[in-house]
Amino acid sequence: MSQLFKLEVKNTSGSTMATFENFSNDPINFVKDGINRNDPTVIGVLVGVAVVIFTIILLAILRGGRNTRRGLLLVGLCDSGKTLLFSRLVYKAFKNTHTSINVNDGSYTVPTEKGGVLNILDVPGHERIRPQLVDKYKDTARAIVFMVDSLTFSKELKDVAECLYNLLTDKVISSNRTPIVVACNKQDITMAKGSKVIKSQLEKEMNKVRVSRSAALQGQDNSSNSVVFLGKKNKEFEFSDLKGLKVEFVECSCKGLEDSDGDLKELYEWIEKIA
Ligand SMILES: Nc1nc2c(ncn2[C@@H]2O[C@H](COP(=O)(O)OP(=O)(O)O)[C@@H](O)[C@H]2O)c(=O)[nH]1
Ligand SMILES: [Mg+2]
Repeated sequence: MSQLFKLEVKNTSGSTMATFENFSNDPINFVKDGINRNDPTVIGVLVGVAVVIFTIILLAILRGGRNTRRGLLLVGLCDSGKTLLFSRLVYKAFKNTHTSINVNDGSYTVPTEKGGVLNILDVPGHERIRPQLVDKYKDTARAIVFMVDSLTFSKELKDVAECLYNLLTDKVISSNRTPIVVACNKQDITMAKGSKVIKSQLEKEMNKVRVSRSAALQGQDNSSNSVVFLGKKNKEFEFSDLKGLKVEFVECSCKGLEDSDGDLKELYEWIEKIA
């Protein structure tokens, strides 16, 4: 019966090189012997095992990198509601006495088992300081909340699109595959634009930004290699075309009518997902 399961591998001269029986009797000596004899089967299996172990270690390191990133960056133009969201998350309050010159830094405990603590970083929206501050914190970001004032959106469309474009084409953000949510804030106000409209208008505007940036780059040597191309070439820009980066849209209000609680449900759900 055991003969049935006997695995024999013969080399070109026909001699038996490895048998399953030998292996099961004394695996260590079997392997040593195989190495001494330069047995291709034994060496092949050893290389295979080494590759599997190496891959597992590499995956563990990559995942570990993501797990050590605990920052949740709040980015967006001035007055979009970043600091109010910061207060809601960190202090569960509406106090908005924080500076808009430095980054406000506080903790938020995600109320799920695997959630843990996120480091909330409210990055001031002023054009002159925002890029350096994003550069400083982007590598610690587990995710980014991109705040949009849905009431003034149409008027600020160009600036909003450029700000988001800069985030999406950033080398560190795209290689870390940092998840981004566009939070369409101030939904408590009747005239506010909904997330579907905001998404489609942003896609059109980002397309224009992409054309003008590409044209500007063509005049410079070597620079095109250092910039991530957004979306698919020869096709109008769409968020769904982004490689690796996941951009989602939610609607929210950091406060409601007469300073009531507002509605952060969709945003909280997204935070629980990325935490
Ligand atoms: N109605 C309404 N007002 C909001 C909302 N979120 C923020 N605001 C107000 O918008 C203004 C700017 O908010 P702030 O948090 O300072 O914006 P930041 O400049 O992005 O930090 C403040 O007067 C807030 O009270 C919201 O969801 N609804
Ligand atoms: Mg602020």
